[in-house]
Amino acid sequence: MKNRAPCPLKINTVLYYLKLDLWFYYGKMKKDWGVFWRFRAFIVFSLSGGCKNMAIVSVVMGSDSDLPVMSLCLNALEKFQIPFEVQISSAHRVPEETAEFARRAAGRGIEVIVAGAGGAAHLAGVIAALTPLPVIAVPISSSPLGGIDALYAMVQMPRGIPVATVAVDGAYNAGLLAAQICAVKEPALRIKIADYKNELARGVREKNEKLQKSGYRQYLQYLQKNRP
Ligand code: RP5
Repeated sequence: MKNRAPCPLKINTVLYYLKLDLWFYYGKMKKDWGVFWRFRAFIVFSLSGGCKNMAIVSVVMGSDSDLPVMSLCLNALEKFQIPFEVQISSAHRVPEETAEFARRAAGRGIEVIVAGAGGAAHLAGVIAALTPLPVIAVPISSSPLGGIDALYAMVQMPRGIPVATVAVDGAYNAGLLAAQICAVKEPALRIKIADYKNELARGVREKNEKLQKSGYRQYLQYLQKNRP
């Protein structure tokens, strides 16, 4: 993983401006060379890593009360060194800002959006309606219904507007899924994710070996002693 988002400054745009400034400065004005060289420096900066560490995953949540759960998503993204941004927005309380965020996300270089909300959770669905980017939904167990309301709201999307809904409070998996989506075009990140899954498998085999050796009673005692 280069740990770097694709620059939103598209090559066609750059070429267009280069043509324009050549025409403008060489052909017509021949005036302000300071502006000319500053413009050139901006282009070089943009093309040579000016966009380094720009977020490629945007994590949004309906309220700050969702942060303890959603921080698990951020942990997963950090584990794989995925540049991310994190925001609070609400489909109900700030609908205009939420719509604006969704419309602009792709143009800012975001590749995946993770949206967590509880209760009548419309955040992920509204964002998905307004962006071509993949949206992962995290139902949060913040309401008296324990997250089943958010789960249904997020998973039962109408045809044409999909969101990928993880388990109730499954924010870590949402982060992993976002990483896996980013890995489609990043072979180095794919290797890291494969290593992580091998590590999980190794852990299960070790536990099973221990269980076979010690028997279930001793293993149970070990678990009770080492319970976090
Ligand atoms: C939802 O309502 C949020 O996503 C949160 O899970 C829940 C409660 O929000 P607060 O009242 O804590 O702001 O919109």
